[in-house]
Amino acid sequence: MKSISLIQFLIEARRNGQLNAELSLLIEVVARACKRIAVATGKGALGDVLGGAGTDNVQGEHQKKLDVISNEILLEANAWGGHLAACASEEMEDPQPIPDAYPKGNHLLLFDPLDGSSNIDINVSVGTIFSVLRCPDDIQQVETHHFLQPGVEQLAAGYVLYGPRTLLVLTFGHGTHEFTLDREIGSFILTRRDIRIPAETAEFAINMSNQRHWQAPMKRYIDEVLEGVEGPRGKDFNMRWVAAMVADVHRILTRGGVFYYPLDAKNQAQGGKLRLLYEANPMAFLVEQAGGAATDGHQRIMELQPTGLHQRVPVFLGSRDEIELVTRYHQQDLPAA
Ligand code: FDP
Repeated sequence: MKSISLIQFLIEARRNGQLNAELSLLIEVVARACKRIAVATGKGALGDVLGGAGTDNVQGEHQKKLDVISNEILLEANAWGGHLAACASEEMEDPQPIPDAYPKGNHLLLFDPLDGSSNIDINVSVGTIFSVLRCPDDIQQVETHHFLQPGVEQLAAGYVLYGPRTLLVLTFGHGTHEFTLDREIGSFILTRRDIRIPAETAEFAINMSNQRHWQAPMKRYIDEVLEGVEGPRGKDFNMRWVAAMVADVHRILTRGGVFYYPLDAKNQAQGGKLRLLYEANPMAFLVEQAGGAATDGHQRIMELQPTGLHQRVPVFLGSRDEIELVTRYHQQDLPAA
């Protein structure tokens, strides 16, 4: 079988009018930066990159050395490319404008440089998540509010999963596609075109240790699922929880399933656990483009109007039938927050 590299794939998409040159180059720059992150994560103790950085990020979470390194790699790679007006990251309180020394483009890039970072030290999969928005025209200086666009405005989104294989999963609104890094030649090669998520599933992902903190609709849904073949659902379910969203979503894009991070008594004050702009929205875009669904329990994630750069939301995504059911339970129980 003739292999298709990421660059060839993007050139073909440009010829088909699916994306423009600037966006295609931006995706290439992000992919190249992620190859460097893959090298850093792969070195582990040999590269002195494990353990804490001794700092906290804007959300008050302890940063790992690799969180900081990955953030710097992405910022540096994107600064000079000429495709961006500004970047925003989980690791930085405010957006970072492109330095005056470099040409500026008309895109905004948001990223979680290393998602699931509690997995780093135990050598389990982690990932980078990114989302691309258009920068409004005639902006002298990019400010936070320019990033506060609903997910339906995303031009592209994707993640890179650093696991046994390094994978890039990408959408620019024409399906969701997977590329595997060929480490010997250093290129991402197309390995799945037009991924589809089955509408039905019997596999769910949730942190069950939070069960006693959940709201009534979540408790009801999981109680019914756990009753298995004897319960109202009439079938046995299986559970998986990698605790790195990228890996859990990748499983769903491979064999179906659902991922839930609901509102609970612990995260209610913050509005949820996962970040809307650089976790929930890009994942929702990828999942919807593969035929799945993504809601906050009440409405489509990609239609939420963001109110803050680091805003958190409840997340329900994956196989469509299951997401419709769990969303219905929430809609019947309570008005949207
Ligand atoms: P992490 O805090 O380790 O970066 O982004 C948040 C996230 O990981 C997700 O990747 C993951 O799905 C979730 O949090 C894990 O949550 P728990 O600690 O509750 O398992």
